Amino acid sequence: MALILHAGNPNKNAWKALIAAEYCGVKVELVKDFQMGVSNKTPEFLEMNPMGKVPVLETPDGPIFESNAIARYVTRLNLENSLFGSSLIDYGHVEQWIDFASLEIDANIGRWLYPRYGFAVYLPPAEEAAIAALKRALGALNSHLASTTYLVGHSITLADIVLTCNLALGFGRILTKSFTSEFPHVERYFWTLVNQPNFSKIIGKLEQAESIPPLPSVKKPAQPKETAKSKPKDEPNKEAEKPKVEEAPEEEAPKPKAKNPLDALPPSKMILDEWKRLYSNTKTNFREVAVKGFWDMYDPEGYSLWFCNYKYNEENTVSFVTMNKVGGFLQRMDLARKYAFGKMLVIGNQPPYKVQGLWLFRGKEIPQFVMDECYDMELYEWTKVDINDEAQKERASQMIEDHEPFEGEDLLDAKCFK
Ligand SMILES: N[C@@H](CCC(=O)N[C@@H](CS)C(=O)NCC(=O)O)C(=O)O
Repeated sequence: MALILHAGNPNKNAWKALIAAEYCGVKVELVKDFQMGVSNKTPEFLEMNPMGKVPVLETPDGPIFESNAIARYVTRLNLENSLFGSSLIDYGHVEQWIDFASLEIDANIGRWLYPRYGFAVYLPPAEEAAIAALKRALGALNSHLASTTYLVGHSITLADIVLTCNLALGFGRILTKSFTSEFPHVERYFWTLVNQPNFSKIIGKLEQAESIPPLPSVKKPAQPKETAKSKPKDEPNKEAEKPKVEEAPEEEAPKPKAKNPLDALPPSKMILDEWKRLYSNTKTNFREVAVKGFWDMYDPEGYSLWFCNYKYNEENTVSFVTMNKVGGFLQRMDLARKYAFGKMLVIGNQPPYKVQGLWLFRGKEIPQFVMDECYDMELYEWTKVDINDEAQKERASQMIEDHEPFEGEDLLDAKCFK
C-alpha cells in the first residue's frame, strides 16, 4: 500500500521523498485534492504537524514532518539501496551534504527570493548578505564538483536528491544563467541530475529563470503573477494562505488630491525643470555649461542640497546588486519627481563599493513626505551641503558631472534622478 504524502504539487520539499521513493522502489503518493492554506490548517493536519507546514508523510506508525526526515525515512524503508552510500564514511558525507544543501544553499536562496515575492520584508543589506553567502556556498560546491559527478561516491545518494530539489527552486525562480555561469560544475551537475528519469518523472521539465524577480513596490508588496511562465513551480500558494480580505464597498467618489505643502512655498527663482533640461541637453563642456548653469540658477532660499552616504557600504560586495539597489531607490523616489533632482554614484572598482549621492530638494529641508514614504531614505546618512564651503561645493559639482576619478576612485556607475 502506498504511503500518503500531504503536499501540493509542485513542491520542492515533497519532491525529495517522491524521488527517493522512485530510487528505492517504495510507493509514496501525494494526497488527493490538497489545497495549500486550507488542507494544512485543519485540526487533523495540525495534529500531524503543529507547524501547519507541508510536506507530512502518513506512516502506519504515525506522521512525520520535515522534508529531509521524510526522505530519510522513505530511503530506509528499503535497505537494498545505496542512497546512503556504501560505508560509514559515505553515510557521514551524505548527511554532511544534506545539511549543506539545506543550511547553505536552500536557506540563502530563500532569503534572496522570498522578499522579492513579497513573502518577507525586503531589506537591501539582507539581500546582499544572502547573495554573498549563496555565492560562497556555490563556490565551495563548484570546487567539490570539479572532480566528481555526484556529491558522494560514484552514484546518486540522498544528498544529491535533496540538493537538486533545493537547486531546482533556485534555478527555476532566481538563479539566472548570468549568475550560475560563474559555477560551471554546479551547472553541469544540476542539469545532469534534474534530467535523470527518476527526477524528471517527478519534477517535470524545468527551465532556468530568465530574470531576477523585480522588487516589490513599497506601497503594495507585489505577489508573483500566476501566469504559466512565472508561477512559482514549487511554491505554496501563499495567496490562499492569507485570510480573505473583505471586498471593498462600492467605490467612493474620488477625493480631491491633497495639495503638497511644498506647492505652498514662496515662489523660487530656480525653475527645477529648467535645470533638468539644461542637465539633459548639455552634451559638451559640461563643467562650463551645466555645472556653472546649476550654480547660477541655484536658489538656497527655495531649495536645499544634500549629500547622502549609504550606511552599510561595507556590505556592497556584489556589483550588480549594489547597482540594482540604487536603481530601486531611484524608482521609489518617483513620488518626488516634481520636487527633486539627484545624482547617485557607485564608487570604486572593487568591492565593497561606496554608494554616495547628491540631492536637490524643494524647500530648506528634506521634504517630510519623502522621508515618510521612501524607506530607502533611512538607509543613508544625510548631510546638508554648505555652499559657502568651496570644498563641499566642488564635491557637489563633481557629483553632478560624474567626475572621474571621484575622490581618487573610479566610478562603477552613476545614475541620475530627474
Ligand atoms: N523545513 C520544512 C519547511 C516546510 C515549509 O516551509 N513548507 C512550506 C511549503 S514548501 C509551507 O508549508 N508553508 C506554509 C506555511 O508557512 O504556513 C521542510 O523541509 O519540510
